[in-house]
Amino acid sequence: MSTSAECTGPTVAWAAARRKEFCEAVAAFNSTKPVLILSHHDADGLSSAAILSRALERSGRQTKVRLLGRGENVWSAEMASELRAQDIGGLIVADLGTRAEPPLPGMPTVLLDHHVPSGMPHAALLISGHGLHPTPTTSLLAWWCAGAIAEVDDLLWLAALGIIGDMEEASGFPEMATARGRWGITALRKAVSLLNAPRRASAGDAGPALALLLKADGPKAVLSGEYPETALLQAAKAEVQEALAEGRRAAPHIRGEVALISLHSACQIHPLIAQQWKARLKDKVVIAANTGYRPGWVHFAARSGSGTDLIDFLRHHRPQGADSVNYGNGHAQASGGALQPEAWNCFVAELGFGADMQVPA
Ligand SMILES: [Mn+2]
Repeated sequence: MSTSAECTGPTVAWAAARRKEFCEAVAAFNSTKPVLILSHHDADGLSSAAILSRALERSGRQTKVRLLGRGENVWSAEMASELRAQDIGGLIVADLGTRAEPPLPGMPTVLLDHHVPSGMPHAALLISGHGLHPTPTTSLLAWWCAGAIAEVDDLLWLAALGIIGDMEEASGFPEMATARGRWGITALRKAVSLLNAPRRASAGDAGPALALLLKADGPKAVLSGEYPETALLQAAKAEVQEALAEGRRAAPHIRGEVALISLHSACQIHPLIAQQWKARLKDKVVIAANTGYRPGWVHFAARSGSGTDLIDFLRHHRPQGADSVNYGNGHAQASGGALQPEAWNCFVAELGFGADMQVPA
């Protein structure tokens, strides 16, 4: 296959224009200092970070990757002070959402994302897949862009991991078909499952998953055990499987169009449980809430099989005390958030649930 990114129809011209913008933006970074890549800790974010880091290093740049984990947000005060302390030449923010304000004012910044934007940046380059159909994942955007600065043909499997992880596998991207043919769908899917395990486990450290993606030459190398990180990922997966088995026993409580499932686990099982119930409760907004994930917070995942726009739904039911950073972001059919107990109790009371769904303040 050719070295250029493959796409079809109007996407060809769109991707070519984004590649050019990306190339120009990176050229404006201070090349004497490392590029900092901030990325989400799921399979799409991890693979995006690996593609960007490996391509930038091939082009002669130094890079650093900072994964954002549980309860962390690019636009928080904590992250602002962490970013100010960095000696970097440019910033790339991948798969972490889109807002108007720059995370580090004055720093040349590129945002790669495919979530519903909550603002449009003026001072940063935004490369967003939102609004395209099918919607490219951040990993695919990263691979398209990375092709402008280095040879990345051998890294296409990383883009496929993000496509599978964000459930765009059947969306018809020709890159997915190419990756399936070259690396095998079973190995790719198994790698995604393993890479998503550490961020879901109680320790929540996706560092070993990233380390693997920065050095492996394909999904088989991720799975084989030739690198020590694979055993850590397998242990994380076993812990999550056990927590999931427990979580699957929780019955949904239903009020009107909402099905609520209460969980108490240190593992990030709420999105998986919500996803599972979505398939069974097709006419409901499914909300899986987890009081054990982070002390002092109720984390919840919302999924809808009925076509309800969850961003609208959550905006409409926004309780007092919900902040825009932690509540109601993501995708129309996959959203969620985190609320402190008082705000959570208002939220579920307003949805019609009784005292049994309240949590101690
Ligand atoms: Mn993503």
